[in-house]
Order: sequence, then C-alpha cells, then structure tokens
Amino acid sequence: MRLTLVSHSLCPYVQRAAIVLAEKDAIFDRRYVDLADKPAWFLDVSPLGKTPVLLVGEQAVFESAVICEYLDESLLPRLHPQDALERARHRAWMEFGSSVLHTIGAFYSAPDAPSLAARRDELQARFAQLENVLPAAGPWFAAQGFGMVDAVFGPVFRYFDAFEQLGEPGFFEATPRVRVWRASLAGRASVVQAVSPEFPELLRRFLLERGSELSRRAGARRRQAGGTLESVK
Ligand SMILES: N[C@@H](CCC(=O)N[C@@H](CS)C(=O)NCC(=O)O)C(=O)O
Repeated sequence: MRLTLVSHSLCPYVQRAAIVLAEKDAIFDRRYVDLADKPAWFLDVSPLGKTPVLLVGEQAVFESAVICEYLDESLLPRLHPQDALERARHRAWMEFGSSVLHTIGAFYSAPDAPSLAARRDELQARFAQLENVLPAAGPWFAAQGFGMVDAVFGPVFRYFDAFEQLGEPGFFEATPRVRVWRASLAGRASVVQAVSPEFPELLRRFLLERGSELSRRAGARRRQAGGTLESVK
C-alpha cells in the first residue's frame, strides 16, 4: 500500500508520525500543504482541516495519535509495549505530550511578560512531572527501548533548541533525566530526519514574526547584539 504523509513543514504532530514511519523503515512520500490556504483536496481528506493525514492507498487516516497506532498495528517493529496496562500508560504519556505542545504554543504566543513567565513555569512543572517517571539510566522513556512516547517528545524538545537560540534558556536545569532524554532524542536518526534542513530557520522566523512577547524580546536581543531585525530574519 502506498503511504503518503500529508504534512506542514513546522507541525510537531506531523513529525511524530514521520518518526514512527522512519522507526519502522517504511517507505513513504510527503505532500506539503499551506495551512493558511488549505486546498480543496486537503479538506476532502482532513475533516478538521489539520495536518497530519496519512494516505494509505485511497484511504485517509487523520489525527496523529490514530496514525501512530495504525502504523504500530500494521508495521514492525512494535513501538508500544506488549502488556496492555503498560501500553495504556504509554498512551497516557503520549496525551501528556500533546498537552505540553499546547503549553509550548501558549508560551511562544504569550502576549506579555507575566503570561510568558507563567507559561515558562507551567512547562517547567510539566518537565518535573516527567522527571519522576523517567528511568535513571536513560536513554528513552522506557527501559525496553525507543517507543511511541519517544516519538511524541522528539518534536516537543526540538522547540527548545529554537527558544535557546532566541535567548530563552534554562527550562531543564532542575530535571537531569529529562536533559538526558532530550539529548538522546536529538541524536536519533528518525527524529533528526523528521524535519527538513530548513526547519530551524523556518521555526525561528515563525517565532520572530509571531508578534508575541517572545518575538519582541528576541528581536530586542538581536538589535542589542548589533544586528537589525531584518538581518536576523
Ligand atoms: N490533534 C491533532 C492536532 C493536529 C494539529 O493541531 N495540526 C495543526 C498544525 S501543527 C493544524 O493543522 N492546524 C491547522 C488548523 O487548525 O487550521 C493531531 O494530533 O493530529
């Protein structure tokens, strides 16, 4: 069956599906859409108008968690644990990962300094929760090896590379296990290859042009460092 991952270049939910496909050595095409101008063919296969969609031959599967579950049921190696209760626990932490993505969106869109600080605190509290469930020895979410929760958090941690470059470090100072996990994911081939080489620059521009507190701070830092806002774009 021909597999096509309908994608947007910055979408973290697309990345998790791409990571699962890569972990299974699946051959697939990508088809990119402009979410600011959704084409009719895309709305036909995506009832909520969102990426990702996985086209499996003529059939369309939408919602990233559903796509990942479908891939895990149909392609080896299995990324989910065998035990049903353990599998349920992993699904719950995948959902936790989606919630962290929402908070990341609220962080980079925060309109003012107090809400930016509040979202930072919220993210750090989420990472403290993760710290309590990660294995001491790393490198992945579970001792049995790379799994679905890892596929979800690869794209989560990638945002912090951009935040650090824009002058917002310090999210992981109190969470050493999360730091190890983040570094392991950053080196995993499937995670690296889930985005294009242009991704860091595209994300940086997106964040700078957001009109948010983060955009203003990052722009001001760049200007102080001697560049103009134009030169950092
Ligand atoms: N729950 C969805 C979320 C997907 C999602 O939010 N995709 C965003 C891009 S990252 C999107 O397509 N947004 C377009 C829109 O909402 O109009 C999933 O897990 O697949």
